[in-house]
Amino acid sequence: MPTSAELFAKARTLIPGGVNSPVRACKSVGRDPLFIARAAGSKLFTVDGDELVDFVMSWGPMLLGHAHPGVTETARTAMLKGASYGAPCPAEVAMAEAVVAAVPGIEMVRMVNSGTEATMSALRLARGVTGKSAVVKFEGCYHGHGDAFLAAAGSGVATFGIPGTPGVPEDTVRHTLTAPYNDLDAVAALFEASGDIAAVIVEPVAGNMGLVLPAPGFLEGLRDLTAKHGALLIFDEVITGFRVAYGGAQSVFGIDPDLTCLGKIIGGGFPVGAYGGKRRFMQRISPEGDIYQAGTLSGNPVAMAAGLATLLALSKADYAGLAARTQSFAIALADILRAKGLPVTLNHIASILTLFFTDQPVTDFASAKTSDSALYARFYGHMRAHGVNLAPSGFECAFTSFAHTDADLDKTLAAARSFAG
Ligand code: KE4
Repeated sequence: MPTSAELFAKARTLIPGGVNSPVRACKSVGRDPLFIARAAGSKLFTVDGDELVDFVMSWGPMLLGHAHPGVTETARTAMLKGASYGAPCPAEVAMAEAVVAAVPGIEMVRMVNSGTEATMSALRLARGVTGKSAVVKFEGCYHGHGDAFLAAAGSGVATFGIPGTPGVPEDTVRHTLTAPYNDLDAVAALFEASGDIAAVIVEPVAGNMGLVLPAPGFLEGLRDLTAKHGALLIFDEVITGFRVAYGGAQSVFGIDPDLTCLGKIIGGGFPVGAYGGKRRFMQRISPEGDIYQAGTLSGNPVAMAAGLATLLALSKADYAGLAARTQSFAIALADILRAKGLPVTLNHIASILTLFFTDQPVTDFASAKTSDSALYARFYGHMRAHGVNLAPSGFECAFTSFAHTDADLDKTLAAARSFAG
């Protein structure tokens, strides 16, 4: 088996940056990526023979843990019936039924193949329904790599510090209006200045500038402003859907969005995204309606089987128990680092956490950027050397799962204790 270094050297001659998604390159933390031979439960096993407790969990999908036996067996069985039919199958109906039953704001849903497709399609629908062109997004939020969303984006765009990206026409960016997260006045001002806003898209809990929680009243305010001005409220729940609760963040905060975007967890590790919402809007989507969206592998029978098995297992899972374990672990981790004299702000909800190396509260992108990125890079490198896989960017989250054991968490705390800063 070639080593990670050998694989990365070859990959870089064949794939841009040697990776199929930028943040995996570990550039912002000054490391080369580890190549993974296999994963199981809470662990990654590298081609170099190392075992790591994983807190990336494929950037969110693996809430049940890697290679969950039930999901794996279901996918295997589905594979034997053929990988893709190009025609409807029962699993698509069952998946739609499960999503509609779980997510309060979704009356009708369309499956796609990624979170990016979900948000792109939801925005097209909002523009088609309202006849307006502009979209409001929040600095530090990331909604995939669709042109409209790359202004002031989070995740990899923030990680690499690029203001946007070449290749996005100015005319496209012109329709993208941005506001600081948690700043309702800024959103109200945008609505006062523009009568052309089709939608506000928001991560109801932001996970792409590190974890940032909605301030009390923020989401309610967005609901009021969009209703008042005839714009659609789009909840991007690609991270939070089935993560912060089985019904997503909207079920926790009691907000009724017009459209909801999903991804990650609903595919159980397979490429799946979805967008859904009020029936009167979704019925505008082709072929029932006149707003076009399509996908060769959308509703793929294998992915639907894996996604359904995932949702079925999660429908019986102890979310409260995992949240409590995650909170205790996160507080202990923050205390260990603070005891070293390091500035630490901890943001946590459910099975998601981010430690910011700053001494101020982190409530938006500007405050998230006060975190000491060089210190985070050192922390990342130290933890990886001690068998713990954290996100290779301070603008991402750490995810626990139902597969993380107390031994995993204790090992992580022990590794943090030996961090010199
Ligand atoms: P994908 O197209 O990567 O499936 O989903 C895009 C997306 C949309 N909305 C939210 C809230 C998201 O977090 C994402 C993707 N998340 C990043 C990590 N935070 C994906 C990691 C990567 O780009 O490799």
